[in-house]
Amino acid sequence: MASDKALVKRCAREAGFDLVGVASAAPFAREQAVVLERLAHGMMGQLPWYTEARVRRGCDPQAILPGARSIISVACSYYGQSPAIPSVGSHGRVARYAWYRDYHAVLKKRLKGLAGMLQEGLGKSFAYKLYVDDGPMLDREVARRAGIGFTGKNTNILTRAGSWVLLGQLVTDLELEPDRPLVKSCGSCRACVPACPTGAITSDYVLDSNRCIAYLTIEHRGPIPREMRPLMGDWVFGCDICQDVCPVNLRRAAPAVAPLSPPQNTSLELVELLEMDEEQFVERFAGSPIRRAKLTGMQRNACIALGNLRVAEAVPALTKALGQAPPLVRGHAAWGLGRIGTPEAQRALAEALAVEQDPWVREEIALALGAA
Ligand code: B12
Repeated sequence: MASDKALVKRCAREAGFDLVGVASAAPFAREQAVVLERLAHGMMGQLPWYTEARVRRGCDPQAILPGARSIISVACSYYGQSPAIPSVGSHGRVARYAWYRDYHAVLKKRLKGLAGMLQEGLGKSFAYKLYVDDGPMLDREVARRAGIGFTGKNTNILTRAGSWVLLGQLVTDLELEPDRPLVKSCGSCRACVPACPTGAITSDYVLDSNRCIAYLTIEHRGPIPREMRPLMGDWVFGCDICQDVCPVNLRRAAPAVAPLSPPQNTSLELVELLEMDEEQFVERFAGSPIRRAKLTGMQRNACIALGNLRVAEAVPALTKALGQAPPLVRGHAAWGLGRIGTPEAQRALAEALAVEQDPWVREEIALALGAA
C-alpha cells in the first residue's frame, strides 16, 4: 500500500499536478449536514443544479463509485505574474483563474493521464470516476481530508502556498493509505472577512453566495440586485478580493509547475465587450471560462463596471445598448448611465424612457434619471 502511494505521488507530479493527497472514501457526513443547512437557508443563491439530491450523492462516495476505497485529491496552481492593465480604454477586472484556458478541460486531461500512468505502474486496471468542479462531490472537503490544505475563513482551501489552486479528484476502488489533514488554520487572521466589499463572508467560514461578486457576475442569471451594483467595483468576471488580501497568498504564493496555459483576458476592455456580438463573443472566448457567463451576462456586468468607474467616454456605447440590446442589458445600461450622470447620459435616458416598452427596463430608466 505504501509503495502504491509513492507511485501515486510520483505519477501525479509527472501528470502536471502541484499537489496530491489521498483521502479515505468514508461518507462526508458532517460536511453534508453543514452544506444542507446552508442550502436550506438560501446561502447557495439560485443555482438550479445545486440540489439537495446532488449534495447527498456527492457526500457518499459509494453512490459515486460502488466499491470506492480511496480518493486521490489533486491541486493545480494558477498563480503567475499579474500583467499590467492596459492604459488605453476602460478595463474591467477578471478573476485570476479565468486568465487561463478553462481548467475543467486541463485538469480532467491531466487526471486521465494520471489514471493511465497508475494502471500501467500498478500493472492492473482499477475502477475510477474523475471530477473537477462540475461533479456532485465537495472538492474542497476531499482536498481538506487528503491533507492538500486547510479551510480558510473565506471558505477557500489554503495549501502551504496559499489558495491559488484548483482542485480535482479520482474516486477509486484502489486501497491506498490515506494522508492526514493539515494541522493548520487561519489562526486569529480575519483579513478576508471585512475586505469583501459586498459583505459576502457573513461570518468566519460562511459565504452567502447571494452577495458574492463571483456568484453575481458568473452564475447569476437576470438582473443584479440594485444594492449590490455600486459595491461590485470594476469586476466583470469573478472576484479575487478575499484571496488577494490573504497573507498566506501575499507571502507564499508560488508559480505553477505546469501553467494551465499562457495568460490571456487578464482584463477586459469594457466598451469593446459591450459592443460585441454573439459570434465575436464565441470566437474571442473559445476555451475560456468566461463563456460561462454568456454574452448578455458579460454585457450586464460591463454596464455595472462602466457605471462604477464613471466612464463618460462610454456614454455613446451605453446609449446604443439602451436602445438595442436585450432587456437585461438595457436595464443595466440605464443604471450605468445614471451613475455616469453627465447631461449627455441624462438626455439618453430621457429619450429612451419615451419609447421603452419593457416594464422592468422602464423602472430602471426612471430610477437612473432620479439618481442623476
Ligand atoms: C458552488 C461553488 C461556488 C459558489 C459558492 C462558493 C462557496 N463558498 O461554496 C460561488 C459561485 C460563489 C463560487 C465562487 C468561487 N469559487 Co467556486 N465552487 C463551487 C462548487 C461548485 C461547490 C462548492 C460547494 O459545494 N459549497 C458548499 C458550501 C456550503 O461550502 P463552503 O462554503 O466551502 O463551506 C464549507 C466550509 O466553510 C466548512 N466549514 C463550515 N464551518 C466551518 C468551521 C470551521 C472552523 C472550519 C475549519 C470549516 C468550516 O464546511 C462547509 C462545508 O464543507 C465548487 C466545486 C465543487 N464541486 O466542490 C467550486 C470551488 C469551491 N470554487 C472554486 C473557486 C476557485 C472559486 C472562486 C475563487 C472563483 C473566483 N475567483 O471568482 C470563488 C471563491 C469565492 C469563495 N470565497 O468561496 C474552487 C476553490 C478552490 C480552492 N482553493 O478552494 C472550487 C473547489 C472549484 C475547483 N474544483 O477548483 N463557487
